[in-house]
Amino acid sequence: MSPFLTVSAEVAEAVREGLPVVALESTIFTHGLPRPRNVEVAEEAERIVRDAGAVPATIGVHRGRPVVGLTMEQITELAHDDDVLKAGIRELPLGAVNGRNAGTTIAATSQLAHSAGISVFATGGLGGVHQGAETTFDESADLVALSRNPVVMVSSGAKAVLDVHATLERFETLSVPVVGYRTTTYPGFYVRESGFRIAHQLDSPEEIASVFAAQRALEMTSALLVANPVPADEQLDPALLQGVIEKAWAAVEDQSVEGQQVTPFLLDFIRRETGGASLDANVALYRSNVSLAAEVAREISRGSA
Ligand code: PSU
Ligand code: MN
Repeated sequence: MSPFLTVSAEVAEAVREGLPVVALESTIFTHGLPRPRNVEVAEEAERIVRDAGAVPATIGVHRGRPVVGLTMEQITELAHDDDVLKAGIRELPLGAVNGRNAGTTIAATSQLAHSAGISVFATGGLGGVHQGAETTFDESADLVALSRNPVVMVSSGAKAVLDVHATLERFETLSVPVVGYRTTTYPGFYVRESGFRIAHQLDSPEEIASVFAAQRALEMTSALLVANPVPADEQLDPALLQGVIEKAWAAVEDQSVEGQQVTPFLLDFIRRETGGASLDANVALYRSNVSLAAEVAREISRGSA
């Protein structure tokens, strides 16, 4: 075992045996969701994966060391740590000297998942191009990471606060395939529709597994982005959302929020403005993504058996 990366015995064995494994990120519970809901959601995500007959691999940095397959105890420690860091890929090596806990972003999680041999990853919403990026240059490191780590990435689209059109253009530039799950409208994270169309629709875990197998055979390095809209009865009121997002960006400007703080600030602002409704939608879409990811992992495992 490397002193710089721990893979839990359960995950290592499942990967070796070709069993279905689903990677889960930790920034969603260290920075994306408030306490105590954060631990509950992290625990529930693991349970959904297990109930579907797959092995969960929650990924994060525990006391300086990247871990693939955090224990529930480690997850709880990260979720309650007031000084927890947010680790993208470039922060991962710093744990070797700072010994701190950190939630790993989609970028860092996809990289660690791929290193550990995991090919399916579920999250809520992707990072992407921020509003005003033409002057701030603020684009999530998720974009480039998703062009380099071949995993099936199930999400409900890019986070609603982003410039979704620019984000989709970047995915094209980076040759990252984007498919809708039973839809040709790119989802809008908290809501079913972002208003942007995507060219390709897949309708089953089998089809997703086939496209991913083709991608691997063609030696493509990118992820396969599966865009799964939030369940209809659990979406946030679309009429409400636009105004709230505008207010949220105005607050970023007013309070000079910068860098890694921007995304958590926006999500928390929207949660408060919607009286918690955005949080319910976020949890609902995450559950649905975890569940689809587990089905895809089983399909990939069946195909490789
Ligand atoms: N999706 C959620 N909640 C989150 C995030 C995604 O539902 O908190 C996190 C992911 O970890 C993603 C990160 O990688 O936000 C993007 O942050 P930034 O825009 O600073 O790259
Ligand atoms: Mn950023």
